[in-house]
Amino acid sequence: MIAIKELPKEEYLLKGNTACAGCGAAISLRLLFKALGNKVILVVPACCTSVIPGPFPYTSFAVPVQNILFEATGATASGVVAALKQRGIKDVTVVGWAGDGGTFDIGIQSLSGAAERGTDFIYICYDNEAYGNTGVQRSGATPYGAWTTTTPTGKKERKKNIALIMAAHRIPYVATACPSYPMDFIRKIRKAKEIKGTKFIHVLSPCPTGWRYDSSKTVEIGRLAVQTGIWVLFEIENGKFKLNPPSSGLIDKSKRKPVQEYLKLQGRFRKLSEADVEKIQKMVDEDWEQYRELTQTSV
Ligand SMILES: Cc1ncc(C[n+]2csc(CCOP(=O)(O)OP(=O)(O)O)c2C)c(N)n1
Ligand SMILES: [Mg+2]
Repeated sequence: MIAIKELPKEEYLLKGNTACAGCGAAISLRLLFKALGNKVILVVPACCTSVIPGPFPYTSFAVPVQNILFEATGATASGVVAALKQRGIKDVTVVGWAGDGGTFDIGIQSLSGAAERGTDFIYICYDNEAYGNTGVQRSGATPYGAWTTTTPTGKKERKKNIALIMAAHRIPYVATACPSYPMDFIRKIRKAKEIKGTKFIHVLSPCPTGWRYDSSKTVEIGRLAVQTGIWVLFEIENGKFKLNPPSSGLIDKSKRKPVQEYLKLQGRFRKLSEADVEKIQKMVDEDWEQYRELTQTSV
């Protein structure tokens, strides 16, 4: 167990950054640096995080960052890993830090290639369930029923399970996290750092701007995502699936809050009918059936 008071005091996402108030990605970045310190090279494709540092020549990141093409995180990170190896540098962790659009959609080919080659890096997908930076368009991570500017009547398709797609690459470590559970988040990043090969962490990153809720509610929304079972905290280590607390206590449906408690706080779900809410509840319950089975088998 890591105690909060043992975490480093240093901040490497500095004041004056241009993240929206209540940005889940900014909280997640702060936690990333609490976990790893500044011996990190971030590889960031086009996304909100490439805007958060502010305009050149200023930056709010006190670590080296490579801002790269939308589709190229896996490929660029592979290059950085190779360059560090060539130079004999062993104490720097390469972190690909990409949005859901840059991961689920356009970046999946270079990520898949890097994973298949076993590139030694941590890939973190911070998932705000839309193309936030360009004005909230749908992505492959937008959930069923959610409003975006390109799904004005609610998205009709379901979200991909990207963590299981990555687990199918047989990489040594896959995990999910959420900044509302900071110590679980930090533990997973630190564990990933110690494992050789490709590590993939999928982070739910609540977004007040795109999800249409008050910016003071980010942590609460993340907690409700977990407590309702819409977001599930788990790890897959060498193919072995394990639920983490508090998700590990939610296999029994009666322990989970109704999904409506999560949905009703967000303007993006405002137009859902009762039938839609029921449909979403059913989808979540079906997903849990799969997670229950996974706890008994291996991926
Ligand atoms: C090839 C290409 N197409 C489109 C764009 C425009 N673009 C920049 S960021 C972005 C959306 C990023 O969405 P996501 O990866 O989810 O990150 P977020 O902005 O939500 O943090 C798009 C479409 C681009 N930079 N390059
Ligand atoms: Mg996004």
